[in-house]
Amino acid sequence: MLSRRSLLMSLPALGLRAQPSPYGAVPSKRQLRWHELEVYAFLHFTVNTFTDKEWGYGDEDPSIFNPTQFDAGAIVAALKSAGMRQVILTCKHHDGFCLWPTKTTEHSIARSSWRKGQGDVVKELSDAARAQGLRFGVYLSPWDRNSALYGKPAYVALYRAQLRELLTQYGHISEVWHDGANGGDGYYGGAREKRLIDKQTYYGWPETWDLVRSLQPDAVIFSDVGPDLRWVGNEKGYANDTCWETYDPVGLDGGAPAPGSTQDKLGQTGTRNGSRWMPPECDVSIRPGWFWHAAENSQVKTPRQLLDLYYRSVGRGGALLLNVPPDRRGLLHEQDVAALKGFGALIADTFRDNLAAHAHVQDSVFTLPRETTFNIVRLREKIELGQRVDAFELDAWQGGIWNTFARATSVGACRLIRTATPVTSNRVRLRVTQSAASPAMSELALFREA
Ligand code: FUL
Repeated sequence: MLSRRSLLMSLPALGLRAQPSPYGAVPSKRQLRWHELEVYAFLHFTVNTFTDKEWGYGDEDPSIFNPTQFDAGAIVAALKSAGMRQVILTCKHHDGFCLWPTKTTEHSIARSSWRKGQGDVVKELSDAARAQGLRFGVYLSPWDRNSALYGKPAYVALYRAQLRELLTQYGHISEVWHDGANGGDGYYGGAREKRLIDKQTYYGWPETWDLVRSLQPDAVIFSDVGPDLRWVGNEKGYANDTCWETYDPVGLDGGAPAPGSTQDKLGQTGTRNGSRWMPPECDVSIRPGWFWHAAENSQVKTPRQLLDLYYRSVGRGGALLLNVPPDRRGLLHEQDVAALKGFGALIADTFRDNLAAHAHVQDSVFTLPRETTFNIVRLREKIELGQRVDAFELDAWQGGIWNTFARATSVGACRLIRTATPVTSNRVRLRVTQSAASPAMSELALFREA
């Protein structure tokens, strides 16, 4: 979606004379690959699609899962039209219904009416994603309102067995998503009661993450506390204007953090000079709910609203995880498909031509071949060397003087500045006004929004 041609800009041109040593926490290889994805999809699909609920209780009859025209290829093609590079499927949501024929429970697609119990949504979607060049990730809800074992140690073994199936039977998995919503009332094999777990200790997260690493070493792991990606602390799809790639989560009570027990707001900002590189993933649904509801067909976000979220997520150093829920046919609704396509076109048209591509660059001053009008500036740090810049300003040469047209803080993997009104100039200058180490920028690009 975004051309990386401009990354070739020489570092000395941006004021960097020798390769400096890394500063602070730096991204791992798998995180660097993840940073390139920028926009990808969530698919929320389960029995809830057929019961019109957001959280199934766990007592749903598996036979109600029966999409009439399920077409994984069509779903992936629609996501691809939005420029998405990965798709994450809710293989099991809180209701416990498994979208693949698991050996770990009978509460699965094998007991559904769909394809007489012979179907496998995980297989069809992972195959379709790969066939169209998208990566595939799995969401497996830790909270399981169907399982009689939930709350006991045996459930943790079952959760890991489910993870093992997903991570060994469906090829390359690029992301594993552990939800923070945990514990409460549910069916639990007929007990119909409230079960609370100790968020710190119950799941034994470090052991589960080790399992993921051993089975899919390239996969990034998401949770409220990482280890690779952090929750941004809201479900509205945006990071804070100042947003650091590093993060040290803090527990709700100010003590040790755990999935489901962190101070959400801190995820929005991250931690300057935090001990770990843990960039924010900004999740949001294209509709009010995470699952498809007929009543929400008229409330699909517009391409311009999605573009706005792009600036506030990708443009603040994170990624946009946009949920697009399949409907009862097993297709994306026409309204959603149109919004995806429109969003993809806006991004492609806006970022196709870097207006600074042919600039003459000297000491952070970009001399453009001619007077140019732009309203977007994209900056990137060379993040392999850590997050170094604390604040910067951008100036345009106008009427014989330098006019400052933007002031901002964090950069990281990507910072998008959208000016209130278009700027016209033939010279643009970047001034880093505060940095923890010598700045190491890898890009300054100019665009005009479509
Ligand atoms: C939350 C869940 O409770 C929602 O149903 C949804 O899956 C969202 C992405 O995460 O914690």
